[in-house]
Parts: sequence; C-alpha cells; structure tokens
Amino acid sequence: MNPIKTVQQHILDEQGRHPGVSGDFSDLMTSLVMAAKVISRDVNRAGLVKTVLGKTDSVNVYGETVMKLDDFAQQVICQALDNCGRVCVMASEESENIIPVAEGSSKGEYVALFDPLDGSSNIDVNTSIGTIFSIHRKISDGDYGTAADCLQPGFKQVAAGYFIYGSSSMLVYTTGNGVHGFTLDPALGEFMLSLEHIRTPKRGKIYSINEGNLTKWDEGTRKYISYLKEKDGGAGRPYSLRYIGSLVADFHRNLLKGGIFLYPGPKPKLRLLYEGAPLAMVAEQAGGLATTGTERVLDIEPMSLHQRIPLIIGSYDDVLKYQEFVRAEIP
Ligand code: AFP
Repeated sequence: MNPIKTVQQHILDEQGRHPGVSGDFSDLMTSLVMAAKVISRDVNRAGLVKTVLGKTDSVNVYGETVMKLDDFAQQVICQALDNCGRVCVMASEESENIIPVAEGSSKGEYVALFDPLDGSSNIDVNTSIGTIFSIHRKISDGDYGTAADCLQPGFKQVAAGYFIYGSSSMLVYTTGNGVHGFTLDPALGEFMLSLEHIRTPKRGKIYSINEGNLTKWDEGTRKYISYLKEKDGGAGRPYSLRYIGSLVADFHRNLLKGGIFLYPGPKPKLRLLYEGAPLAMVAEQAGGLATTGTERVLDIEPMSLHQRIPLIIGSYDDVLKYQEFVRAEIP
C-alpha cells in the first residue's frame, strides 16, 4: 500500500532529498496543482454547465477553433502562476507569443510552459483530456523572462508532467528522480500519492497511431506498423491498436501498460515545447524512450515556440525497434 501522502507533502520530501528542488519550486507546483483542481472541477461539470462546452469565435495559432474550456484552462493556469510569484515568463500552446507575468507579480526564477487542455477536440464527447506542463530555470539576465528562457532543450527541464482528467483526475510528474502518480480524492480535495516510482514495461503490446494518415507516413513508419501486425507469437506480435486521439490519455495508458505512441513525420503535428519534451522526460524517467526517429527528443534545441516534431514515445524496446526501421530507410 502507498503511504498516505498528498502531492504537497511529496514535493516537500523531494525538496529535502533533491538538491535541484527548492522551496520556490514547491510554491510553483502548489499553484499548478490548485489550477488543475479548478480545471478538473469544470471538466467534470462540462456536461451539466453548457456554458463551458462548445467553441469560441477565436482561432489559435494553428488555425484551430479554440474551445471554451481551453480558454478557461489557460486563464486559470496563467492566474495561478502569476499569483505564486515564482515564474518569470510563461508560454502556452494556445498563445502565439510568450506570456509575460502580470505587472506587479514578483519575478521568479522559473519558466512555465504548458498545453492547458490537450485533446480539447474530445471535450464534447466525454473522453479523457489533460494539461501538460514543463518547468525550466530562468537563464536570461534581467528581471523578466524572455523567449530564450522558453527555448531550452528538454534535457534542461527541472520538472515535467501532466494532469489527466478522466474517470478520475490524476497528476503524473517527475523532477528527475523517478515518476510519481497522484489521484485526486474528490472528498478530500487533494491529489493523493497512488503510484510511486512508476516504471513503464520494457516492451509493450500496444501501438497508438492515427492509421488514417497511413499514406502520409514515411517509409520506415509504414514498414514498422506492418511488422507490428504480423503474427509472431514468440515475439508477442501482432500488437493491439489503441488510439484515443488525446495525447495525454494515449500516453498515460501506454506508460502504465507498455506500448508505443507514434505521431510521425514528414508532416508532424505535435509541439516540442508543450507535448514532446515534457512527455519525453516522463517517459525516460519511467524507463522508456522518446525519439523523432533519428534524434532523442530531449536533445532537440528548440528553434521557435510552436515548433512541431515527429513524436515516437513509449516502451524502451519498442522505440528502439522503431528506430531500426527508420534508420534502414536512410540512404
Ligand atoms: P486537439 O487538442 O486539437 O484535440 O489535438 C489533440 C492532439 O494534439 C493530441 O492530443 C493527439 O494525440 C493528436 O492531436 C491527435 O491528432 P489526430 O487527430 O491528427 O490523430
């Protein structure tokens, strides 16, 4: 049985053990957790409170219609992090430019990047969605953070993780000292430790990819997916296909059960800063891998706030095997 521990207690314990984790970081996480509780409450009420369902009139930087809950989640997170005073700058999948901290907020030493509501096209159909976050240290001089603070490679992340709003709401996060899961107890209103030191199976039996894009995939991906479908009992094939279309939900299932998630090139969709890098840190800390096919995701030097990358992430042996297929196609 897991010890009875709230996420705040866990963060404080980590702070004692881990020299990279400070009291300021605990404050930041406490604010993020508070924001997630508010978002979780409204996601759970979405079917009842029609005002939070549906679309707004605005379009985000990718030309997608912004859902009302996306707007709401973005505002809640920005306010919570502004108020905590530990963040110098923010960036979000839903905002074209960096988000400066509000005037009057004190200027913290951390940088917060987030996808406020990943999988938002699933909001109206009661499917699990989530918030993904990535925390860096400020590297620029001066009081306020800059774009350079946001454009740091994933291996420099101080912490990363996600909240999933599903049959229950969970937080899964890492500060580089393993991956830990917390389940929101609705009666206590607290995220309670439920999965300590999550390890993802070295190899899975699940693959997750949008097969409708088959004609757009590179040759290596096409051959790899055909390989997974071949019957070979000894090697555990064929694999099962599971694809929700909500990255947090697909990633979370594969993290716990083992498997591989793929959103390959040559026209990638997922964003490095808000999806790829944070989930790559979680995957690696749980014993898995994340690659573009040719490059470790955590090593990529970001060029822009909304850079997209091919993302292949999951169980160690499965991702290695995928890379073999991709490399075989490189002349
Ligand atoms: P939305 O946030 O617009 O629903 O997009 C979700 C997402 O970014 C990610 O969560 C999914 O894994 C991926 O897109 C699904 O994309 P496809 O619909 O192209 O398969």
